[in-house]
Amino acid sequence: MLDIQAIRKDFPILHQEVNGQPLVYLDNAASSQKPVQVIDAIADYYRKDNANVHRGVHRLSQRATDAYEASREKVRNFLNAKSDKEIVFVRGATEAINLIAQSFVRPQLNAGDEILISHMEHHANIVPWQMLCEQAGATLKVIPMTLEGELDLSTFDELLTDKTKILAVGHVSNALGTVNPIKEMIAKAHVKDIPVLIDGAQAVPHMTVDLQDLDCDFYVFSGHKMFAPTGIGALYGKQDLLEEMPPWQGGGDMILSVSFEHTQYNELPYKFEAGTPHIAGAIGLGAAIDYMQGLGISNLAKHEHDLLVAATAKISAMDGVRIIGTAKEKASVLSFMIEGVHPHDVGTIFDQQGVAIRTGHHCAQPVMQFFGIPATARASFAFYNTMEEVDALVLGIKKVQELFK
Ligand code: C6P
Repeated sequence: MLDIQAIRKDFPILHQEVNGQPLVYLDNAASSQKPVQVIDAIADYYRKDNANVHRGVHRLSQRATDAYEASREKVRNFLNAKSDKEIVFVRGATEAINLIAQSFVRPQLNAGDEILISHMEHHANIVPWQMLCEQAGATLKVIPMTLEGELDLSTFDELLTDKTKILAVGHVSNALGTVNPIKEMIAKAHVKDIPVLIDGAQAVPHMTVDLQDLDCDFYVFSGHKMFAPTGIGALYGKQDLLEEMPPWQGGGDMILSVSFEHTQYNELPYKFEAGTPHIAGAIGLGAAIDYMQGLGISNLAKHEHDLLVAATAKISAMDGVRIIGTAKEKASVLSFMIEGVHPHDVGTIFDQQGVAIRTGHHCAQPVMQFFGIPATARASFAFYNTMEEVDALVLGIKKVQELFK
């Protein structure tokens, strides 16, 4: 059992009032809050060790390099990847997907080829593929979804064709909370030798991810949604695939030797880390992993599941509220509509009560188009949320309904 009140003490930002009310932070899918352990790790680095990595023989540079590389090992362990060489630090999920689009898929994409995504992807897992298809004359294919917000896999086998160059699909939908059956999807794609990228941005904060078990070819995530700083994330890629790929960006640190005639690229993973990286961010990410593992990821998942189940039961029982996304397997996210009220008004009234939720299309406009709605209000839970905060969510909805009666 987690001691949530003790855990909350680690998150200084949670202890404030907003509009005269105690802050209830339910916008964790957009960005999560950071524990003192992460904040201190970053501050300590800047106070004691700040220097560039992989460059200096001096002590500070060695310490910075050791801390940066120790974080890479933490990410490897966190995802159960085979080797540190398979972990590339990037700015976040968006950058990682663009890297794979340009460096892995683009060189092998021809006119008439296909890229397969799903209807519930975040724009970060749509637009880079669309751009690529335009560049190469390829076609973007889309796995449909059901009214519950689950992937409709009845035509999945036919959508995987000998022209499919990659399957790119979200582990957990940010707009609906659906946990997709990615292990089965990966296995099916692999039967046809189709590589698979999984967008894990909304999964890693909420569940154990075992990449050797999943066997996907690429997995991407952002640190800021898992209690680490913004501007840092990771790309996992199977070593043999990364070895074959050309670098995405050129510059310092990604080379072994440079002359005007020829450049020899660095080994993995540095080949993909051109320029000075976000060293403090990587160290913060390592601290966030330590923090989550210290509490036990299955414990965090269980508590969040309890919050989601309780919130879903209470909100389902209310008149005039519709939950968008009722998949059997969900994590963290509860999207809803209040009859007769635009979600933006819902968000504003919630804010007046100190409750932070996100309203809008959540960078998943095709999901909104599917449901014929402009936007939703979205509450998203982290392990530091409480049952009292679920009640604040319910009260917020009642308040909106009263005001708009
Ligand atoms: N979703 C949300 O409020 P970046 O911006 O690179 O850190 O993450 C992009 C991204 C990719 N995939 C999924 C499934 C996501 O949810 C996100 C970010 C935030 O839902 C901000 S739009």
